[in-house]
Amino acid sequence: RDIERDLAKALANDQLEVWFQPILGDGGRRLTDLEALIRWRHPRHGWIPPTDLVAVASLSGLAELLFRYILRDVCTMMQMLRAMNLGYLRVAMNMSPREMSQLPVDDLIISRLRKLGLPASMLEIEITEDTAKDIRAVQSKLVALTREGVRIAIDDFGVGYSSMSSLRQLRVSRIKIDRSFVHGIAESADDRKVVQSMLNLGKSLDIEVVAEGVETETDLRVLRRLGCATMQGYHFAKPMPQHEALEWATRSS
Ligand code: G
Ligand code: G
Ligand code: MN
Ligand code: NA
Repeated sequence: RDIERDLAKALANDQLEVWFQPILGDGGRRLTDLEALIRWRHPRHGWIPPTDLVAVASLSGLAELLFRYILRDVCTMMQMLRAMNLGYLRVAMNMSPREMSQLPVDDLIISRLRKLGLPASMLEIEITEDTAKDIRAVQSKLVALTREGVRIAIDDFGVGYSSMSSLRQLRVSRIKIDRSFVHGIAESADDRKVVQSMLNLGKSLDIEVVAEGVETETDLRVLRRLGCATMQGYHFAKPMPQHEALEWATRSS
């Protein structure tokens, strides 16, 4: 279909962009990571939601091409950060369950990092609970990646299903609380309890917990009071094109 052909063209002509959103530690006071987020502005349909983009790519046999494209930009960002003495920052990359199960993501990532001489510990991959649910299908890839030193985060935590044992088995570095829980944190005692229990879970399993979707000063204050150290959201910064994200990182480091 049209959109598939346009995506193939956009990939070939470098028309997709990878943007980056800051993640902050120390109760939102210190930049620690930049999350890579794909952006495609279609000439007629406008901005295409990343999940649609990833779905179109896999339907049209472009999944690996798209993955390589994003990985290339992620690695370029890591190189630039290192060149600017910001090599202690990490870059996070999202991965759909389908990409995880269908593509040789472990080989693609490990060979690229080695070729460029980039430290694996500078990269974090964000998988969803759905991926973690059926770990047998992807376990060998995740083991290969963690053995190399790549970190794993569970994204959108709390909206899907993943077992406690998968969190341990996968040696997850982080869980990212889905923003639907963070959104109501000021008004809803229930949401606060859910967030608190995820923070407790993280503490007992020694897994860092990230609150996503921090949009207001109030969200920030409540999260700090609950003991949440790591945060991300529009309150700090929206996703930005690469050069803006680099400027942001320089200013705040
Ligand atoms: O960036 P935005 O809020 O529009 O992202 C919407 C969804 O698309 C999120 O769930 C995000 O994880 C996903 N997404 C964004 N960029 C990528 C990417 O590069 N690869 C994959 N697989 N998913 C992405
Ligand atoms: O599923 P995932 O967590 O990867 O989704 C990331 C997306 O969430 C980003 O692409 C970004 O557009 C969006 N996002 C990031 N921070 C906020 C926020 O504070 N509020 C809202 N509504 N969306 C956010
Ligand atoms: Mn994410
Ligand atoms: Na998320």
